[in-house]
Amino acid sequence: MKVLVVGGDGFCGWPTALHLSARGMDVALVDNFSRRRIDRQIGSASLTPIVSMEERLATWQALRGRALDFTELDLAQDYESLCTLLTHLAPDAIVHFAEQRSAPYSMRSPATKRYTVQNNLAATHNLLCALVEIGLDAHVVHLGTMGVYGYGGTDAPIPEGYLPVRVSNAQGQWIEREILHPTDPGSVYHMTKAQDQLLFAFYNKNDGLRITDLHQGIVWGTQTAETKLDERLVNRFDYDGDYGTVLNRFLMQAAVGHPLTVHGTGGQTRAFIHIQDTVRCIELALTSPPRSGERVRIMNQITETHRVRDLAALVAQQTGAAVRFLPNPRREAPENELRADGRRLQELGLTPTTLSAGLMQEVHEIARRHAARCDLRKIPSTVRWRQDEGEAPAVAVA
Ligand code: NAD
Ligand code: USQ
Repeated sequence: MKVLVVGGDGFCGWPTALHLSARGMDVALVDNFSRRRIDRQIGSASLTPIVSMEERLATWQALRGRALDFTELDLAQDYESLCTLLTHLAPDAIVHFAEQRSAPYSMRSPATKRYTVQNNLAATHNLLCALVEIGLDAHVVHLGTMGVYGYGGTDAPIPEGYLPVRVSNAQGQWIEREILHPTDPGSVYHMTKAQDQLLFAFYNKNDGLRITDLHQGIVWGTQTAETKLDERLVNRFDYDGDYGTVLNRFLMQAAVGHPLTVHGTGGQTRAFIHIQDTVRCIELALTSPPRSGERVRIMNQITETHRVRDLAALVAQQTGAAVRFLPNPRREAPENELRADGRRLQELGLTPTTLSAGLMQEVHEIARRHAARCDLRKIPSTVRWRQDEGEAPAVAVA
């Protein structure tokens, strides 16, 4: 199978490209390096030292004898080049990771809100529009987010994308229907993912595009079987207040002797998945594509749910780190339940990797090895969700 991975330089995209190549697929990558540029803009960097794309590709070729084709291209801006590339490559499938994915970054300023909307919606729309224009029947696998459903706090289970409802017609008869689950995004970033769903529904209905939308939970961990093979293949590890996600941040904070930064009461419940399972899920989605004419296939890419304060307690217990409860910079429910269905990927063959002391220790060890690269000033999450609430108070550094 020939697969194009767009956003292939990122945290999920790079290990996915390697995993698919290791499975014998013919893999090409696209990226515009915006994530590396944003690092420079916000004065941060991956905790693990990531090498240039040229060196990444050369290392993989030397180790495994498999070439990965790479094109630098902005999906949101370079529409003509995208059409040319797709015509030339004619991939069987496209894995779409190429969006601005940080909720705090998307809420930083009017400029970052506008950038996130313009980038994410134009990237997704350009891809769909290009497939129709050149007449390519490639299966699109998109990385969506559990955040499209919102964290409303009810304990009604979240289905995989579609909600069965009953509506009454003019004669007062009840009719069974299935609709896209209502969206309730909690940031401008999550809002773009909710909008993506409509783009997919439209292009699927109108043009028959075959699309899988994977509503993924928070990814944790950093290494996969392939990125471990050589230091130059290492995956990125975000720890800063904008891009670092909660469990990786806690493990890294423990490694550098910083108190764990729990927002509010830590009663937020979220879904999680390890990066090794992310790459496996993409493979499973690719190898069982929707049939021609099938509606958009939506699967929840999650393996477990946890409350933030429970994760902090677990990391503290394993590492001896202190836990600090901070005013929550975000506007989100302080406490919520989360029950979500994630059976479809397991039915396709996923064996979930759940939180284990060993795996958490591995992330903690990586963070300890690279602790000297950590800029403690970048740890606090300072972006406030509302402008009238001003800057969040700085977190005292231990
Ligand atoms: P990332 O920022 O590390 O990777 C995204 C990559 O896409 C970057 O390399 C960036 O340079 C590239 N990119 C962005 N806009 C582009 C454009 N217009 N043209 C070309 N390339 C572009 O993010 P990630 O953590 O790898 O996330 C990948 C996808 O998975 C995102 O869409 C995100 O919403 C989704 N997701 C991530 C997580 C998580 O916890 N990391 C969880 C759920 C869903
Ligand atoms: N949190 C803390 N302390 C921290 C960091 C975060 O308590 O130091 C809390 C946040 O307030 C939030 C929760 O932990 O309640 C999750 O925050 P996060 O930064 O780990 O994750 P989030 O902003 O939701 O975004 C991440 C990815 C995004 C993806 C999403 C999946 O960056 O791309 O879509 O996870 S989900 O959360 O399921 O929507």
